[in-house]
Amino acid sequence: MAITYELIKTCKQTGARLGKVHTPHGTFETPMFMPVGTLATVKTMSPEELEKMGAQIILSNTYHLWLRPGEDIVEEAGGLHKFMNWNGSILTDSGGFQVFSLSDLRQIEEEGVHFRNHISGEKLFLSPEKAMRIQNSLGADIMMAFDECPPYPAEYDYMKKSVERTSRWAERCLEGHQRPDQQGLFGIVQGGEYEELRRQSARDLTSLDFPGFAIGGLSVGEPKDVMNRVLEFTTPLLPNNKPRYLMGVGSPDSLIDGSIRGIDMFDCVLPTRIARNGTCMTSQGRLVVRNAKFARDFSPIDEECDCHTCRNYTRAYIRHLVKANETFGFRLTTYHNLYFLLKLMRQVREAIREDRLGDFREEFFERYGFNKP
Ligand code: PRF
Ligand code: ZN
Repeated sequence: MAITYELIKTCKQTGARLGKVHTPHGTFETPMFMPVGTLATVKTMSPEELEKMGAQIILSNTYHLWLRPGEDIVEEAGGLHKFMNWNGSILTDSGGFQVFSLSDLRQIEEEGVHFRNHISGEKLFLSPEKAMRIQNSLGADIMMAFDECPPYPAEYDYMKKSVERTSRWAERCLEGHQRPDQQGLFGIVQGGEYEELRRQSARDLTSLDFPGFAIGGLSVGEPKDVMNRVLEFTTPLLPNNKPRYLMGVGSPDSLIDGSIRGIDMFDCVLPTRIARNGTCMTSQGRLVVRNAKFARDFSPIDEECDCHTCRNYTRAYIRHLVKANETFGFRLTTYHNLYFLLKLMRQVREAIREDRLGDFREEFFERYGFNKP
């Protein structure tokens, strides 16, 4: 087994899990946030910087690397770790979600999905077998099953057909996976907001031999309380001795609320994407550093942050760089935002260890401004 999960303890106040996931490229602590490096780079950050800020696992994308440079080139380089010079753990998403969110003219069949390349317009086809071949060539520690992520809201009848197809695709993924000793394959539970379908999906997937499970189909436009409710009835359906990954979720409040509901892993483009348009996450909420009121503000982005950006640079300077479209400005905001979320997860783990994640949540929400009307 390429991937194993070690449960250290559960928080007495909330039920959140403190654990470790062991991979062929080392161990990462959970709950953990995974920075997104879609094209084999976490935009603007070097692997040395990622390591320095405390990243232990990053995510990359099958769909994008298949289109460019092509998985054959990554394989020839010796795999994704060697290609990009990142020695920590890597997870690749299967391409399922990206096909549904990025491509034009998609047509879903039992065999797979026909669609057009979002860059060139070229006709392409992706199937469970093909997603596995590509991910085997990329060589990430954790690969994801090829699933369908229906939009929100979706009709019950459509969702049921989709869940059943995703289960059949999951079996085909397991059969197509060529390197189970070197790479772990996670199944993805779908079913939208429907409890019965989440149950069916979880039952189908947990009957198969996956070393971990993801919850997909959330953070697709549904209200936060819908996501929390779905998590409340879905995580208990997953085995205790395997990691649980909530896909595409990365706002600070959702990382805490997901951890409280038994999630171990998260990923999202949010911190890196908003950084590139000059928005920073801070202990007092979001700060739009482009704002005119920071022109002469010589304090750091976040007084309480001890990251490289906050220890060395001011709001006024970063505002100037970002407004002038200077790359260095985006590097500084990206570093800070990722550091902020990785530190938040360290604090979450510490709070679980001390059975006080509920108290931590209250304090954090109060300061971040979530409790304000
Ligand atoms: N499936 C896959 N990747 C994903 C999702 C999903 O449902 C989501 C949903 N938020 C993000 N990324 N394969
Ligand atoms: Zn900082």
